[in-house]
Parts: sequence; C-alpha cells; structure tokens
Amino acid sequence: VQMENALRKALEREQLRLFYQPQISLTTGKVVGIEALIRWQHPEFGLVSPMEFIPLAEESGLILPIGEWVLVTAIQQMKNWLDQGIAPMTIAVNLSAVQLREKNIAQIVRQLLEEANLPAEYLELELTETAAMSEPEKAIELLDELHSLGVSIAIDDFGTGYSSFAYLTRFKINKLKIDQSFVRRIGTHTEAEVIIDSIISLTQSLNLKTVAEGVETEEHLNFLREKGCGEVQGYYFSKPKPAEEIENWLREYI
Ligand code: G
Ligand code: G
Ligand code: MN
Ligand code: NA
Repeated sequence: VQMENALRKALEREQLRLFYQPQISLTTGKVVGIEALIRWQHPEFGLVSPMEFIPLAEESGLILPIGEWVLVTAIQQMKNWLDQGIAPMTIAVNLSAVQLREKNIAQIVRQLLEEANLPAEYLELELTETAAMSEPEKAIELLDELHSLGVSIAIDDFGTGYSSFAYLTRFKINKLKIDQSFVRRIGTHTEAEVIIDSIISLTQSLNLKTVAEGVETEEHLNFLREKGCGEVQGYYFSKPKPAEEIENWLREYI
C-alpha cells in the first residue's frame, strides 16, 4: 500500500519519465522507429525500472492513468519530432494486458491522436504475446479497432508465449518482436538460432515485419542480417535514453 501511494504521488508529481530507444532497418540502415520505455525518477532511489513498479501498477489499477500518461507523452514527443523534421518513423508504446481489457482503449487512443494532431500511422502499439493470447478473442476485437484507426501493432516478446498459428493470422498485426532471450544466445545456443530463423521465416510468410530485440554485438547483428531480419533494436546501437539525448544521437546517426 505504501508503494502504491508513492506511485500515485509519482504520477501526480510528475516523477515519471519516458526513455527512448531506436529501431534500425537492416535494409536501409535508417532509424525506422523509437520505442518509449517508462522510468520512475524517484527523489531518493533515483531511476526506478518499470520491472519494479509496472506489476504493482497493474494490480492496483494505476496502470490505467499511468498508461494514458505514457500515451499522451509519447504522442506529444513524436509530434514534436515530426515538427522538427526528425522523421519519418514511428513511436512504439507498450500496452499492458490490463489496458487491453479496458473497454474504451481504442477510443482513448483515437482521441489522444486527434488532440495532438498526430496521424495514426506514426503510432505503434506493442502488446506482449502473453497478453494477446491471454484473451485472444478480445485481442482480435481490439486489434481490429486499432487497425481501423490506422495505428500499427507489434507483438512484443515473441517466442516466449504460446501463440497458435490460427490466432496469428486472425490478429491484425504488423510486426513480431523477437524476444531478447533468443538474441542473447546467438553464437552460443543453436536452439535459439533455430527459433530466430523460424520466427523470421514465419513473419515473411505472414507478410509481417520482424524486429530483433536486445542486439548487443556485431555477431548478433551479422547473424540477424544473414537470416533476413528486417529491423533491430538494442544496446549495440543505443540504450534507452531521455528525449534530448536520443535527439542528439539521431542527429549524429543521420
Ligand atoms: O526498459 P526496460 O528494459 O527497463 O523495461 C522493462 C519492462 O518494462 C519491459 O518488459 C517493458 O516492456 C516494460 N515497460 C516499459 N515501459 C512500459 C510502459 O510504458 N508500459 C508498460 N505496460 N510496460 C512498459
Ligand atoms: O518492451 P520490452 O519487453 O521489449 O522491453 C525492452 C527492454 O529491454 C527494456 O527494458 C530495455 O531497456 C531492454 N533492452 C533494450 N535493448 C537491450 C539490450 O541490447 N540488451 C539488454 N540486456 N536489454 C535491452
Ligand atoms: Mn516493448
Ligand atoms: Na520485448
């Protein structure tokens, strides 16, 4: 309860921050997207990882106002970058399973895009495989709604859950994000390499994009390029950073 109150105050006192991490196309070498990742700038404990407070936010329901804050902030930031000419690219926002169950989430997204005057095509929503498969029929309905708004959808942490191929074809999705637990094992674990290879083939057959997460080394990168992975994200390029720092990184990269 104490932590819950502290988190509620963090939202009110504007102690939440978004960090941003680039996604790079392996075909063009360009930055094609930026993922927004939340942090809590705690006055005593410093930067707190979402792993420490998202579960609590989900249990307490605080994830709804926090998730909306993330959407508002990421959309505003993207609009700002678009106006500065640091584009084209998408901003990717993580959605929690709890937000997926919120009845009017598509309405909220539509309204926030309208208020910020950001075209829907610049927004990508990430839903974990586990969240999508926990209530697949509901997910189908929501993904249909979001798809008709024009936002794109990525399935996050792919390979760690239990997707059925039947659902994958019924979900209106644009991208699969290969979980970093597989990428980390490139070069050391053949099974992980086989799984990555299969996910890439699967996305190609389904006409989806693939992003590999957690790319840290040249070896990871070469393997992924050779297998035909479309996009990569990871410390090899940049850690998640505050907006100003990622802007500087973008200017240098371009
Ligand atoms: O950035 P980092 O590796 O610390 O993120 C840890 C976990 O927190 C990841 O699984 C990520 O998806 C999740 N996460 C980061 N930001 C958000 C957010 O805004 N909303 C939700 N629901 N999860 C987030
Ligand atoms: O939303 P998702 O579960 O994909 O969260 C991504 C998480 O992975 C974030 O916490 C981010 O900080 C972290 N991350 C991003 N790139 C790397 C990387 O190259 N290596 C490691 N170990 N973690 C990464
Ligand atoms: Mn993610
Ligand atoms: Na992930």
